[in-house]
Amino acid sequence: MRRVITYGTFDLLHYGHINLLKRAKQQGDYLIVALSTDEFNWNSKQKKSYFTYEVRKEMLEAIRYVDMVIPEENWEQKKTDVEKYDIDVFVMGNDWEGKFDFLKDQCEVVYLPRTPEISTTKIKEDLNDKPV
Ligand code: C2G
Repeated sequence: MRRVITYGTFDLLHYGHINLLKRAKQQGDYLIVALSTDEFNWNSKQKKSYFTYEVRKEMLEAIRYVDMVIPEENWEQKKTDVEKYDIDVFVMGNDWEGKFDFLKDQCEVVYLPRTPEISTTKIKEDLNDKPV
């Protein structure tokens, strides 16, 4: 069984995220999503997610491509995660191109093209601009 892992905040879940998860799953047979905790988002990514970790986890677990959701609590856990979960393929969107090549001695590293035109930031901006 080829085991795949990917990481992210997945807040205000949108079709760009789903498209990434779908293609990540196509890289193997079992997809683990390491979901950024609220603390990690705030302390290390300067992001305040709209939905809590628990809600974001529940939404991801409802997606057919996702087999397991684990917490992402820090930047450093990837090497141990790949080991601990016996990962064959590490997948990220290509906005992270090259950033995780240090994992190549442990597993395949795949950067997938981002889905253009959609982002949580864009959703928030568009909603703010919309006339009520
Ligand atoms: N993504 C995408 N297309 C978009 C938006 C996002 O393919 N239009 C991908 C990103 O490239 C990423 C995943 O969806 O692979 C999750 O995106 P975010 O939740 O924004 O993740 P990020 O904040 O980049 O956190 O340790 C890694 C970090 O946790 C990644």
